[in-house]
Amino acid sequence: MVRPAPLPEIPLGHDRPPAPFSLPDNFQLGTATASLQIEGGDRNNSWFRWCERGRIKDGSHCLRACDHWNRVAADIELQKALGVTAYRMSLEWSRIEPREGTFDEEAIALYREELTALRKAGITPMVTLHHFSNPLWLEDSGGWTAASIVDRFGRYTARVAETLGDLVDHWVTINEPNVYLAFGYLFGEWPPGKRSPSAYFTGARRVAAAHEEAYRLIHAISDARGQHPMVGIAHHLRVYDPATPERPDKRAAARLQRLFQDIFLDRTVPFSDFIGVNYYSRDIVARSANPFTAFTRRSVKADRRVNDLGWEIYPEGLSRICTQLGQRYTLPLVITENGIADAGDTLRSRYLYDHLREVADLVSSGADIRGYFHWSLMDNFEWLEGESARFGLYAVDYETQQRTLRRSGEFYQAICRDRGVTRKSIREYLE
Ligand code: IFM
Repeated sequence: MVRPAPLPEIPLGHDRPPAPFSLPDNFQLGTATASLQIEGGDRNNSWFRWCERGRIKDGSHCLRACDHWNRVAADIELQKALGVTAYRMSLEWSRIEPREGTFDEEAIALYREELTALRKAGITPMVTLHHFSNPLWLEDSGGWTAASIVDRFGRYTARVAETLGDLVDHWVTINEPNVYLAFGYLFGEWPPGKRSPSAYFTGARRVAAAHEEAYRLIHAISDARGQHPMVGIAHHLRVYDPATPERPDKRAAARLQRLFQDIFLDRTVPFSDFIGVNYYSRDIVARSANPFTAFTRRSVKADRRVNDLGWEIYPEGLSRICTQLGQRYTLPLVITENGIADAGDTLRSRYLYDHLREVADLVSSGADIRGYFHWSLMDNFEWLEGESARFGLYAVDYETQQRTLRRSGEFYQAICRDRGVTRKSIREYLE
């Protein structure tokens, strides 16, 4: 039997000694969250029902989350303390349109207050319209595979753009459509629990059409006001590397990249003003990988550092992804998410440094990358992992809802203050 040749050694980000770097003055530094993961208190969405059915691994419930719905002002103070210039948040569709065609003015007014307060604090909001959760009426009448989603998403988008759009210059229509459709419609692990390749592909077509409709509507409504917002999608992008340099492994890796990312990029980039990059990790793909399960079963080389969820820490992947995007498309990029599940906070500072340095290097060599949003502002409800995965710059005690800045949060604070990393912060946080 011929032994496959080993992959060429790629140095770990951690092997590169930290050096100072700086970011341009207009580069946005922010954090990101999602409504379902932080707000709590809403019973009218698909994840509420999923939690009620006991589908969350640690038994926690999105009804609690971070109780952000009642703590908006205090959570903006947390961001002010960090010194960020931007914040990516999402709106809960089930609150805004609790029944089909009926809009809740009170919920819209509360989001207006939040956006106004952010702007007043000098924090530019980036608003996501759909981040994995649906109103129950939508979930029960076809969700994202029905043709009606295009008009329904359009109607919701139009109402939001009309009532909140004057406060928003950066929109994400849909967060990680590949993850949403793969887990919800292909593997059945998330609501609505379908296991159907054809639903996945139909959903991918609907997502592209719904995004295009939302893109058109946001621009039409904003243009009429003389406003020119940037509209895009936050794509979940991974590096897929073949397990060996042999052709069958390379083909398997290329197939996953096509199935889980390229089809979404190719169909939506023509109707986008920027590409949002949510980057966390890479997967190693062998020829034996079943393309329909490989996405959820992450495969990592034995000697690699991983986060609490077993995802490889691979900072170079962020540059590889951005460079590839730069070669294929001509749009500006925004790092709409990047972060680590690290309950002990032993890896986050270095993770943050290594990834941001990749971005800074690209920017200084001329790449058009407009900002970096760290996932996440605070620990939050991490879907099937519930409260157990800790992604926050602030630790959350869910019993008391107390937020405590982690050491890595202090490091991000220094980065925001210095607009980069200085020798002093390297000594203080990385040595
Ligand atoms: O928490 C999620 C987020 O909702 C979407 N992107 C990945 C994050 C970490 O898994």
